[in-house]
Amino acid sequence: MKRRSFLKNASISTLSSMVGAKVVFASKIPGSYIPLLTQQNDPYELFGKHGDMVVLNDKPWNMEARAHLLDDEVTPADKMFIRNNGIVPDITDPDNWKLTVEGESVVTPKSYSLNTLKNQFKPYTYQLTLECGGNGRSEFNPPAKGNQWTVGAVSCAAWKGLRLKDLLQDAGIKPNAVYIGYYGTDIHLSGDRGKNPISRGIPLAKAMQDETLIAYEMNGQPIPLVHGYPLRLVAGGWPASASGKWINRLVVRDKVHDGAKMGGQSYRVPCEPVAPGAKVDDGDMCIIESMPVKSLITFPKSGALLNTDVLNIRGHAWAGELKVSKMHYSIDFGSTWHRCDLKPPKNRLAWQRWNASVSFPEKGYYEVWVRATDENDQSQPMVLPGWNPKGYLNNACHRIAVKVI
Ligand SMILES: Nc1nc2c(c(=O)[nH]1)N[C@H]1C(S)=C(S)[C@@H](COP(=O)(O)O)O[C@H]1N2
Ligand SMILES: [Mo]
Repeated sequence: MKRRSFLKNASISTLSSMVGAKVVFASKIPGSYIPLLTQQNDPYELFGKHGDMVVLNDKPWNMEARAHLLDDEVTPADKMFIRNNGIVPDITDPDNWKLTVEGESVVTPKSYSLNTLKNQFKPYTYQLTLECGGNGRSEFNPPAKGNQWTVGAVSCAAWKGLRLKDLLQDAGIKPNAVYIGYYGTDIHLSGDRGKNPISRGIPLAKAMQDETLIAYEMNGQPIPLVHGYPLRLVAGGWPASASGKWINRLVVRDKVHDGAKMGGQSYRVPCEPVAPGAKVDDGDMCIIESMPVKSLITFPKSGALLNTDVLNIRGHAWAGELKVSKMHYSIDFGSTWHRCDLKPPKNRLAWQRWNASVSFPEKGYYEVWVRATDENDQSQPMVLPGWNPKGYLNNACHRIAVKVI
């Protein structure tokens, strides 16, 4: 709702029904004033999120799941983390939404209506893991600024749309094309319409993968507003910042895209390991591409009291572009590890279900740690991996506490 026009758009009777009572001095409301009760500042209601989700920031809105909320095979909308760099846009006229493909490496710039994208290109549906590059940031020391994500900035929903490669083929790209950049309609926190909160992208090779989608549906529904309605780029297995929400423009570039948050310290890590707290020059930072191997215990919830000495545990594991090949758990603080049962992914770039039956030798306090290994034999570290200035890529083993009583 635009501030200027609150009472132009909402009549006094609409206002009364919004606040659920007669607004006694409605005629005295100044033109620029938004009545408090209509500001809808409850993020749970505003975005339809589960009550156990955690708000990390309200300007912009950022919310994360907790591990036990991510137990579903396919992440439902109400348990999906929210990461915004700017202000969620108002989408008032989706029927006239256009996606323009332009840039120096496109043959002829071309605009597509939503209708054309939905009806003139073959649709594909894939379950795709999207993890924020900063997931796990809260554990780094010295600490890194930014949302203090714990473990819940990851999701694996089913996305439906056309393949980016089909769109690029239709638009026609020049042989010198190397990168695709996105622009969305969200608003910079300063309110300056000339600035983009974020404009990142992916190299051409990632853009040409079968699973890289221009999505218009999530879990069989139009994409929820906060997750990118009506159109979103989805590049599974890469930091989710590559998956632009509310996109209305793609640029085909002859060099690495240089939009907002592509350079400097954003979504980049030191190309070579550095000591914790080190100052790293921008020139020594590399763009994060495929995300590292990682896993979560989604059942039971940490802190569970068990009146049984055998417990079935389960969760998900993922490894960016790679498959997870092995999954282990430990109940003795990482001294010995035991195999878990691991399922194949629903499709490439989807997380994988794992489960195990754990026997506890006696009553008492335990921690269950889990460790995934990818097909290149890289395992999760038991403790924090390489420190980096912005606290990206923490893929340390997930741990839960349980008591057998
Ligand atoms: N237009 C736009 N796209 C965006 C963002 C944003 O702020 N604006 N945030 C990015 C980041 S950093 C992440 S982690 C994911 C979060 O997606 P989600 O909110 O749907 O979970 O969206 C990405 N795409
Ligand atoms: Mo992110």
